[in-house]
Amino acid sequence: MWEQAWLNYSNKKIHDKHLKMLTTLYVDKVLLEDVKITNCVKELDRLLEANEGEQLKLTDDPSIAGIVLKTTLNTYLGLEGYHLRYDNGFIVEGHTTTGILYGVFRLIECLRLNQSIKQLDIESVPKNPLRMINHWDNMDGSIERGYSGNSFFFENNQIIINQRTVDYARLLASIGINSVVINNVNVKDKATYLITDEYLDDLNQLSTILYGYGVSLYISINYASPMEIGGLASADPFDEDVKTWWKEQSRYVFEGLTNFGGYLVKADSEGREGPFTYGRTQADGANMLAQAVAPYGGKIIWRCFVYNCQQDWRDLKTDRAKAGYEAFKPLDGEFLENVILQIKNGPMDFQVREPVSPLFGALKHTNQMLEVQAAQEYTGQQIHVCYLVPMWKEILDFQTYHYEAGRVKDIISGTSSKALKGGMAAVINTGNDDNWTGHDLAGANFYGFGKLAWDPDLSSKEIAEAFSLLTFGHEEAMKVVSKILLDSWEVYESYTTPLGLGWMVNVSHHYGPSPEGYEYDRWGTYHRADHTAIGVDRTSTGTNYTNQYHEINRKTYESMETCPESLLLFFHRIPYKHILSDQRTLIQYMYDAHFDGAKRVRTMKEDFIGIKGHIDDKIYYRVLERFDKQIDHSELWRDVINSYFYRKSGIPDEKHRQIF
Ligand code: GCV
Repeated sequence: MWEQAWLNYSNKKIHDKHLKMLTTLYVDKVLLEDVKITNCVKELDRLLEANEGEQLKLTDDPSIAGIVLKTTLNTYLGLEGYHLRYDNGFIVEGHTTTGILYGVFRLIECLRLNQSIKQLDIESVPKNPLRMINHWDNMDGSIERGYSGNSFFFENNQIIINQRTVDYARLLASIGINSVVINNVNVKDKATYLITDEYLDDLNQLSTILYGYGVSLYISINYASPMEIGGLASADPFDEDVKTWWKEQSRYVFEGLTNFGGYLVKADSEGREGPFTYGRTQADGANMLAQAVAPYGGKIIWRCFVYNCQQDWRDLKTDRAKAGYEAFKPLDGEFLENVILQIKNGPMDFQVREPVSPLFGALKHTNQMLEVQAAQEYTGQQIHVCYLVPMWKEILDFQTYHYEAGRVKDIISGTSSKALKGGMAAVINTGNDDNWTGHDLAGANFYGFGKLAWDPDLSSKEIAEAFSLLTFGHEEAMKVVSKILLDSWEVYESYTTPLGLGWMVNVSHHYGPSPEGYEYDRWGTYHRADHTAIGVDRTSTGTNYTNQYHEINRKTYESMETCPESLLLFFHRIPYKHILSDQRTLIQYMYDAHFDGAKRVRTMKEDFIGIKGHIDDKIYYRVLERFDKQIDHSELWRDVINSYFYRKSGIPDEKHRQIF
C-alpha cells in the first residue's frame, strides 16, 4: 500500500486548540459546488481524522467559524494566490478557488510545522506561471530513468485510475504544482495513440481528477503522428494536410478533456522525428502545432535538447555543449506566443554540475522554461542521497546579465520582461514504490521542486527542514535528516566527478564509475584525459563555447583564474600538476576529494542511525539499506576513479593512501 509522503498527517499531531478550530467551517454556499472547495473540505477531514479530532461541521455563521474559506473580488492574488491569516479563526482567501485550495494546504502545513499562529498573515502568489512535472513513464508501465518502481499512470498499455491518482494530485497541489505531463518525451508505440479515441475517456477521468487539484494535464506527442496514426505521407509542418490533421486532432483532444493544457515535444533529438527531416526549422515545427492548439488556449512546450548524437570522438571541432544555443538562438523572435522553449539547466545533460545553459536570457523574444531533473539519473539513481535543491537554487540565482533583472529566475518567471512567461519543469523521480521515490530522502527533491517553483527565494535549508519534519514527524529527525540532505550534493559530487568533469559513468544505464565509458562513443561527451592533462578547452583557444555567454560571464569563464573552481574542468583543459587556489595540485585534489567524499558517506549513515526510534521503523530500515549500498558504491567510485588518475598520470597520492 502506498504511503502519504509529506502528507502523512498521523505522524505529527497538531495542537488540540487548532484542531478544535478546524472542526467548524464556514464556506460561501455557492463555493461548495466547486470541486476544488470540496477537495479542501476532504483535506481538512483527513487531517482531523488522522489527528483523532472531532468531525468537521459546516456552519452558516462565519462569526462562530474556526475556519473560513472565501473568495475575494480583489485581483491582487491573481489566479492562484492566497491570503492566509488568523483573526479569531483561520481565514483562507483567494481570488479563485484554486487559490483557496493552495491556501488550505499551506494552512495545514503551517499547523503541522507548528508555526506561530497568532502572527499568521501570509499573502502568497506563485512566482512562476508554469510549475510543471514531466513524467518519463511509458505505457507498458516502465519508466525511462525511473528508480522507484513502475508507473502509477500506465500498465500494459492502459491508463490506471484509482485512489493513488487522487493522492498524487493531492501531493502536487500541496506543493503548488499546476501542470503535469504524464508520458515520456520519447513517444513510441501505444503512447502515440494517447491523443486518439482509444484513450480519451480514461484520460478525461484523469484530467478531471487533476483539475480538482488545480493541475492541468499535458501530453507528450510524437512529432511523426500524422504519418504513424494519420496515414499521411509526411509530417512536414508546411504541408497543408499535416496542418489540418493536427488541427482536427487537437480539437478532438481539447474538447474531450477537462482543462487540458497542451503538448510537450521532443523533436529532432536522439532519434525522434522533427522538422529537420523536412528542411524546416524548430520554429516552423513548434508554430504549426501552436496554431493547432491556439483556439483552445493550449500551449506547446518545445524542448531545446537538440544535438548531434552521432559524433565521432576524433572530431575536436564539434562541441555538444554548443548545440542548443546554435539551434535556437538564431530563431529568437520566431516562435508564436503560446510556444514555450523548455531548456535543460545545463548545456549537456543533467550532470552533477554544469554551467547554466547560455540560452537563458540570450533569447530575448521567446518564452523560456527551465527543465531540471529530480529523477537522479546521473546523481545516484535514488540509491545515493543527493538533495538537488541547492543545485537548482544556484541555477535560478545565476546572473545572465542579459537584463537588469537578469537572473535565470527572473527570466523564466517573466520578471525580466513582462512580455515573456515560462516557469519550471522537473523530470520527476516518482514511481509506484510505497514511498513514491524509492529512497525516502529523495522525496525532498520532489517536495523541494514544487516549493522552489512556487517561490525560488526559499532557502535550501528551510525546504529541507520542512520536508523532514512533515515526512518524518520528529524534531530530532528533522535536524539530522536536513543536515544530511544539505551536505549530500557536495558529498556525491566529490566522490564521483568533481570540478565540472562529469560523464565518467557506465554507458546507457548511467550508474557507477566508468572513467572512459563515454570517451570513444558517439554522444559528444568527452573529457579527453591523457597522461598530462584532462578537460576540454571551451574557451576562445578551444571550442569557443564561452562566447555563447554575455560578455561578463564569458570573461569569467575564459580565464582559469576567474573561472569558478567547481567548473574548471568543464571550461578548461588542465595539467594534473596545475596548482589550485588552495595550493593543492589538481591530481592531489582529485585523490583527496574521492577519499573524503566516500568517508563522509559513512558519517552520514552514522548520523542517521542516531534517529532510530524517532521515526517509523519501516522508513528507518529502508533508508539504512540505501546507505549501506551508498557506502559500497561510493567506495567503488573512489577506487575506480583514483586508480584511473594514478595510472594516467603516474603521480602518487601524497598521503600514501591505498590506490588500487
Ligand atoms: C527521455 C538523456 C537521457 C534520456 C532522455 C533524454 C532527454 O539523454 O539519458 O533517457 O530521454 O536525456 O532528456 O530527452
